[in-house]
Amino acid sequence: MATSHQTFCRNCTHSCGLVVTVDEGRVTEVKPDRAHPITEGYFCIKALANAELHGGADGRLVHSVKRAADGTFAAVDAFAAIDEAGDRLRAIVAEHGPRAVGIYMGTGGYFNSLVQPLAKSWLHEVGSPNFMTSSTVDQSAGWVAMMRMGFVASGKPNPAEVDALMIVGANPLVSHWLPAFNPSKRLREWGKRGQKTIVVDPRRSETARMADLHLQLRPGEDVTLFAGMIRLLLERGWHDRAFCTRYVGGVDTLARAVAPYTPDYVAARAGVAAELVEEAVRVFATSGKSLVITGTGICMAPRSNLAMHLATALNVLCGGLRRPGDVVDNPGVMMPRTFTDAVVPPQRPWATGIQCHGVPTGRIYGEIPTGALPDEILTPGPDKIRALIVLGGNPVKALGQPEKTLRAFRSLDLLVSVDVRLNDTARLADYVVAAALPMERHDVPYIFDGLSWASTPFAQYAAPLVPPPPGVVDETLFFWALARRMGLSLEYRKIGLSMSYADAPPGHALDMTRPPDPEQFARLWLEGSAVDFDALKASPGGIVPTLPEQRVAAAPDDGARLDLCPADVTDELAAALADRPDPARPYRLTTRRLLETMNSAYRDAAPAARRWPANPAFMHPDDMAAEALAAGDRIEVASRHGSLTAEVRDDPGVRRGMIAMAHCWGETDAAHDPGQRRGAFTGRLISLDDDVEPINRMPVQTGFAVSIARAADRVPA
Ligand SMILES: Nc1nc2c(c(=O)[nH]1)N[C@H]1C(S)=C(S)[C@@H](COP(=O)(O)OP(=O)(O)OC[C@H]3O[C@@H](n4cnc5c(=O)[nH]c(N)nc54)[C@H](O)[C@@H]3O)O[C@H]1N2
Ligand SMILES: Nc1nc2c(c(=O)[nH]1)N[C@H]1C(S)=C(S)[C@@H](COP(=O)(O)OP(=O)(O)OC[C@H]3O[C@@H](n4cnc5c(=O)[nH]c(N)nc54)[C@H](O)[C@@H]3O)O[C@H]1N2
Ligand code: SF4
Ligand SMILES: [Mo]
Repeated sequence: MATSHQTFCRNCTHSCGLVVTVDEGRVTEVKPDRAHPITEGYFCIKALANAELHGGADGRLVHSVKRAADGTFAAVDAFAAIDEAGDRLRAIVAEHGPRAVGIYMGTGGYFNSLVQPLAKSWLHEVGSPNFMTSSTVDQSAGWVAMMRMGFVASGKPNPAEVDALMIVGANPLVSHWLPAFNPSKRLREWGKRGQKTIVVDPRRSETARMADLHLQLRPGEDVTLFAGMIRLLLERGWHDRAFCTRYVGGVDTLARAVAPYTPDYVAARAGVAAELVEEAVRVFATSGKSLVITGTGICMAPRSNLAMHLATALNVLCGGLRRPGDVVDNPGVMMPRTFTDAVVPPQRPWATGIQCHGVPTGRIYGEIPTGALPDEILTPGPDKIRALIVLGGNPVKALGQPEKTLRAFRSLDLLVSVDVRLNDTARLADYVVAAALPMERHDVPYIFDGLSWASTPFAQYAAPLVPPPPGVVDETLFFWALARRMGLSLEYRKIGLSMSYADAPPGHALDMTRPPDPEQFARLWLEGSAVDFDALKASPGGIVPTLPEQRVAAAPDDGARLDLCPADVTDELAAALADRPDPARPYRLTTRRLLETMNSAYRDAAPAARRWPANPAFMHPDDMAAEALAAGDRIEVASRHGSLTAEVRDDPGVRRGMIAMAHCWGETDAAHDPGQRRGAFTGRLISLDDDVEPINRMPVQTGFAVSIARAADRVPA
């Protein structure tokens, strides 16, 4: 008999409420949950793609596999694979020490809230500092900005309550990355109540089309634009002086450093008219409460750490932070917090803590930057990484420079992938352990707990709705079984996003003699929460608890101030002035997301397969005319480092002089699809040696120079 169940989607931060129909142990239908207090019946097509995956389509892995010497895979019992991997890991640690081992956790790991604490406990017990995640190839420029500048512990206001919202290099209407659940509806509502939105994006994105002002800058010129905006803001005196006096230092130094970024210079270089820049700064600074939010567009461009520093500085100069007395709508339910306006001064953990051995940097938020991973593997030395566990990720696709990345991964003594698909990285692994899918496991939507944009306090518990196929393991059991085999004892600590194990409060030692019931991890996660696990379990649609009103408390002024312009930022601003366009490569490649895919996932599910047989190269129609190209023509796109072939698609929304393409498509190893008919891998165009940021090793994935030429053949319409 078919039954229906309330649960939530595990594809992205939105965690949309779903109603899932189950018949004879199978997911037969997925609908949005209209009764869900947060997402109110909103969902997107990837929820349906996920149902397909549960049905066994889209390459779902239903048993674990082991690679033979000839490179072929054979099915293997999951726990036998874990035991073999455990033995090899123990031998590697015995011979080379704990730093020979690492974990890379990708988005598939992030969206299983219960596994992260176990993964971190396992690595801690091994004794290795090598925890890496997709965050450092995502928006870790924000981390660098926070640490070079310091931060105010009050946090950012909720976008819902501000009068001027600037969205930089993010397209929430497609990506659902900030600033609200059901973004188009919310942006419309906020607009009706008078909020002004400014979008900074070289593309007239879905979000830009809803904005009051769209600064359609030349890709990769966020530094120029934000330096220019800060110069203008300070010159006009539109900044929040009272706020700056209390919280901010370095304003004059920053003013001097941005002095060369005159309106004319900015207009010429960033390609935005001086009047429009001025209007944006005026609206942003003088409408009332303001807030800058950022996405991947600014964090993947050249000089991304500097760009994020300046965008953050603009926000701070306009007082875009919570003040003492402000009500915090959602202080967190599962991980409740308190808020003060204390200034946490700059700190540079990458300079003082454990250092990478292959590149000159260290850890940030307790993580080794993923951009350093190929060097950590390839560079000889006692601290070289020799064994890697990849948890729900596809780093060879996420990083780029396939020649180097593939060489590094192939040289590992041991690679274990824990995934639901045989992705590009898994295909290089010695063991691929088939993981349970969301509807087969326990979960809580911790990822947005207490985020400023999730204004309603909320918690939900997802119970397993269908049994996993016999060959599949729950990821929590993967780490438990691996630890047991290696003779390690795990401890379950409640670890928030980007929190290092060492900083987490002590937790519970696990019984290593009997396999745990994974439900216990959900129960442990709810310890210390504002809601009780059993109550949550009894309310599968989730609970909106009534929390005591919390306001930001005023901390005593201890003299600490944010540093808006440390010496390296001054140097970077000066260096940026010397950047010159590359006459041989007149276009700039930019990254963008497609609704139907999630990074490298869902390309083979029906929604994407129907609409995107490959990832097109989007170009402005006038550029196409100038190049004598028609839609469907194939072009070769070449950077300083590599080239790819893609089909041209006209898009009047992209700026002239740019090519917009989605990432994580195509084959990592070009030999597998020489014609690139199934998509082009943009990572082929980048370098992990030359075009990486210092500190977080962020590779430049957008806004870099390319040339285009007609490719030899044309695809029939
Ligand atoms: N050029 C370019 N490069 C980029 C980006 C870009 O915009 N442009 N974006 C960057 C960003 S923001 C990111 S986050 C990275 C993405 O980097 P990754 O996270 O490394 O890559 P994904 O493709 O998201 O890999 C997710 C994997 O998780 C698996 N998965 C899904 N559900 C589950 C599950 O329940 N359990 C397990 N174990 N696995 C599961 C999927 O099958 C998939 O293989 O790429 C980065 N690279
Ligand atoms: N459908 C779908 N949803 C996703 C994902 C997915 O792959 N598909 N990935 C998930 C992940 S891992 C993440 S991190 C989030 C990311 O969420 P977002 O950051 O919102 O990602 P995008 O939708 O790619 O939006 C980035 C925007 O930056 C613009 N841009 C490109 N280059 C530049 C530049 O140089 N400067 C500026 N200012 N803008 C630029 C692009 O045109 C694009 O509109 O999305 C998540 N959600
Ligand atoms: S993938 Fe779509 S349905 Fe799932 S949480 Fe994200 S926005 Fe919601
Ligand atoms: Mo991401």
